[in-house]
Amino acid sequence: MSESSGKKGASRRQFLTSVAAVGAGAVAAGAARAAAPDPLITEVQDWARATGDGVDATPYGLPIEYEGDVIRRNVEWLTADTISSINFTPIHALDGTITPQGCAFERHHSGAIALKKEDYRLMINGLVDQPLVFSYADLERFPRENHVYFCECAANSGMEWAGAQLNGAQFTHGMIHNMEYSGVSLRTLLEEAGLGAAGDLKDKWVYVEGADASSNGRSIPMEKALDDCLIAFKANGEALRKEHGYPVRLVVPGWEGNMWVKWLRRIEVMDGPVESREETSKYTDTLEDGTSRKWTWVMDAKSVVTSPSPQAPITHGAGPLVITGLAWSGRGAITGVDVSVDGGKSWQPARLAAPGQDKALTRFYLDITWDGSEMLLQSRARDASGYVQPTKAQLREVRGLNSIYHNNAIQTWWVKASGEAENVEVS
Ligand SMILES: Nc1nc2c(c(=O)[nH]1)N[C@H]1C(S)=C(S)[C@@H](COP(=O)(O)O)O[C@H]1N2
Ligand SMILES: [Mo]
Repeated sequence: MSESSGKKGASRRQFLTSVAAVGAGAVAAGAARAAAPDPLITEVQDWARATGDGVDATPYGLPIEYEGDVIRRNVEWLTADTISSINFTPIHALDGTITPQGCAFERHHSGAIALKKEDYRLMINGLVDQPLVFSYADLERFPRENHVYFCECAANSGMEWAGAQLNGAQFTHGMIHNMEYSGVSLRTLLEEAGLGAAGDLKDKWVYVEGADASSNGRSIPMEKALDDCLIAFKANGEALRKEHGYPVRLVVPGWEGNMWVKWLRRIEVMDGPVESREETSKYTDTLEDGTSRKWTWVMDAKSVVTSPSPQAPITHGAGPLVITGLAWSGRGAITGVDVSVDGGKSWQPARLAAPGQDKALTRFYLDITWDGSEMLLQSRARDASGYVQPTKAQLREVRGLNSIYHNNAIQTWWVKASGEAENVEVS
């Protein structure tokens, strides 16, 4: 046996011993369970007495009913109605990195529209050699790409600027989803229309808008449009859901969710930005002196512990504890995540489950032996550009208290001895 596998054996034995110790510690329940036979083991159960459902019982499956609380949720007081509104991904209950479409957050300015593939048209006009209109079937004939990217609304964590407010990772950090997109690169379609007429591309922009009543128009610099933007028609292998822009949405990797135009209907090549509502009165960051920063497109590095967290308390008492969470950056891959159990006084490096995910969610784990005492849990992400996620105090020094968008500060959960957790602020 090699030295390293020998060590492994020792730590495995340690783990089992500690589990046994915890079992003995949980006096009454543990003892009762040991004394009486467990009917779940000794008796034939209902599910083994008869046959189960046939293969076609659910032609398109939903999660089993016992997982019925793992759903998107909104915060009623945030918006006047659910038409121009937002809900949140249940990130506290998910693992891995891919967000199932069925529980991926939705943000609509004028509701989710039903648009058939047959009725779908995508126009490219403006400073192009040949204005073009594509049907859905046309789009499917261009070379396709697959990429996993996160989409984060710039307002994610926006309610936390002035202090800890919403009690759960779903609500503080759930305006995010991470999917595998299949589609055609925006560059391919722009080149199909021809960019000769645009002349020098350096100062050119594309204006993108959706087919819904809000149209949600945004200006994108040509450099980004030609870099990694995708005209996507599949997510996680299947058609986009209605609420995510069926049949076609724009994917703008690493940049704020508002630019990911759903039900994409038009792309205009222009010699300047439009300065639309969505990029002037909204999606700018108001600073302490009342002036606003615009063109804050990139989503800076950010992370959050998803479990334990207020909606995912520790229920097993002291002993082995898996601390886990998500980290992401619009500037590239996450290179490291540190976790603190003492409110940022000391940090330990977490394990990245699959490092190197560019502009996509990265899952991190820190496996500890919890002594049962309270913790101030934090996570701090670092990205490939060297940028380190700031504390709330550091962010407020630069941004003041008037902002809504682009809050990427370190989050703190106060985990009590009972295992319950609460949203708090330590800096
Ligand atoms: N056409 C259109 N595109 C849109 C929106 C919209 O209301 N209409 N909302 C935007 C905003 S603000 C965000 S954060 C993302 C949300 O995408 P999702 O609903 O798939 O989560 O879509 C963006 N694209
Ligand atoms: Mo958004």
